[in-house]
Amino acid sequence: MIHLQQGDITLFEGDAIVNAANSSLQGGGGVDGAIHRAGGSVILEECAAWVRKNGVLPTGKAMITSAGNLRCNWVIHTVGPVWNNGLKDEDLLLSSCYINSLHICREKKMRSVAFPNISTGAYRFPKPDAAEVAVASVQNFLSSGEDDIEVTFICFDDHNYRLYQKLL
Ligand code: AR6
Repeated sequence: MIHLQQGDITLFEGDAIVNAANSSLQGGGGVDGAIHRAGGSVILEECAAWVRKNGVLPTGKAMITSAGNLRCNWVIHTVGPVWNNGLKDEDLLLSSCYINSLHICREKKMRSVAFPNISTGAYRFPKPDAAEVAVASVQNFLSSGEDDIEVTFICFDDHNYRLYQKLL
């Protein structure tokens, strides 16, 4: 089951939201900044503890923290690829962000998760290509498993929203 919404992912009420983080997990701008502002310091503290133990989070991987003051229970942090003219396996790495986040949902037996449009802001991934990768990755994951996970794509900007409307 895949849903589409336009708006602010920090308002999502469900099991988890996904954060388009960077490898340091120290927060930043865009959706990352919005999530940390709304969720409070506990998220940053858990991220820092995780990095002290495991090192930085590589591009395409995902980890999970609690969600502080947010309306969901968990935040899954993943690191999208920086767009480099398609020369650095960006499609594959972006797909891994969605797949690895969904693996965490499966492990935790979650029923609902919301994704932002990873890499399409500061990391400059072309929005049409990113939307195709996102939708195909989620569809493949859901159709290849027995999970009961509802996925919501939450688009912030009009362009992404129109692209997802077409694809879905
Ligand atoms: N809810 C949903 N989507 C949002 C929100 C929001 N509140 N705010 C922005 N977006 P970006 P990236 C959309 O730049 O490209 C950070 O500084 C936005 O319209 O947040 O993966 C990190 O720390 C865009 O479509 O993430 C990293 O350093 C999408 O979120 C770096 O930016 C992603 O834009 C990651 O860059």
